Amino acid sequence: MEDIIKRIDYWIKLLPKEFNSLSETEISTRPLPNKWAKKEIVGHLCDSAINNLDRFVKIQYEEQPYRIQSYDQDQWVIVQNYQERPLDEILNLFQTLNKQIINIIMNIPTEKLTYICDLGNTHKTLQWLIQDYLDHMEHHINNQILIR
Ligand code: NI
Repeated sequence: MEDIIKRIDYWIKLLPKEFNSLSETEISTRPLPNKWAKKEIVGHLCDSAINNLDRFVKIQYEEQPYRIQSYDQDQWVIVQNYQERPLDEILNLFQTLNKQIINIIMNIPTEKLTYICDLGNTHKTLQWLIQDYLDHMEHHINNQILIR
C-alpha cells in the first residue's frame, strides 16, 4: 500500500505542473468529436475517484462480497460538463479527492485488504481494487495527458 500511496501523491503534485506547460487549445481540444479533451480526462479521473472512494469505504463494513456498482463514464463527463469548467477547478477537485483517497487507504486495517468485492463476473479483493484504481489513473495520464 505504501507504494500505491506514493504514486497517487506523485500524480497529485505532478498533474498541475504538466498542465501548466499546455496551451488552452491542447487542454480543451477533443481529438475526435466523441473523444474526451485532456481536461475532460481529468474530469473522468475525478469521477473515478468519487466512485472508488465510495467503494473503498463501503467494502469495509458492508456484507461480503460487496457488490460493485458500475457507472456510465460518458454520461458522468457530459452531465457535469467538465468541458466548460475552468481547468484549475477540475485539478483542485482531482487533488482534493485523491488526498481523501490516500487518507482512506492509510486507515485500512491490513486484514481488510483481503475483503472480497463482486464485480459481476468476478470476485476481487479490496487490495486488487485499490491497485486497479491506480492503474486506471496512470493509464489515462500516460496515454492521453502526457502524450503531446
Ligand atoms: Ni477510464
